[in-house]
Amino acid sequence: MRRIDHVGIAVPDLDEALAFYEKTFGLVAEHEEVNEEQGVREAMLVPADGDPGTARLQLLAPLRPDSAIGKFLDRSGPGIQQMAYTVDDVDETSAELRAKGLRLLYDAPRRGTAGSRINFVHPKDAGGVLVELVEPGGLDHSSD
Ligand code: CMX
Repeated sequence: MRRIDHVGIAVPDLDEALAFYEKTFGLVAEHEEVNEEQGVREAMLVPADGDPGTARLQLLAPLRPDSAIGKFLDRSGPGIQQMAYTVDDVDETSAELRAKGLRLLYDAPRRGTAGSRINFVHPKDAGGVLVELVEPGGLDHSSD
């Protein structure tokens, strides 16, 4: 693991949440996108005057009720949904964790934020925390 990449928070309405985080904590969106496969509209937030390599806050709003975020909101309400770590090679880290007996959700990495490659550790195998592994993609600027 390189560092904490981001903490993901499930929200019912992305625009309302963006306004709340900017007004309340001075966090601003450096990136927004829709990921159809994951069923989310999402934004990555940073402190307006924060350190360049700071961990991000990710806001995740559901595109559909039967998406991972839709189900999470239904069951738990808004709140922290995942903890994500930056890794150099998501295939390698996934293999290492599988060898330690943890369940990875995908057989092969899928597309995450900003062209990243991602996989997840099942929350039941990680102390009740959904862990995302993020291998940054070409569109990522978090280490600039
Ligand atoms: N954090 C902690 N625990 C969680 C959880 C979460 N985010 N989501 C579910 N759980 C718990 C459930 O409460 C349930 O616990 P109990 O059995 O004690 O009730 C247990 O995990 C298993 O639940 P499940 O019914 O088997 O599975 P779900 O249908 O709730 O799906 C999960 C859970 C993790 C497999 C699903 O959310 C998933 O596939 N997540 C990965 C994809 C994702 O989160 N995409 C959105 C973000 C996209 C991005 O980051 O780019």
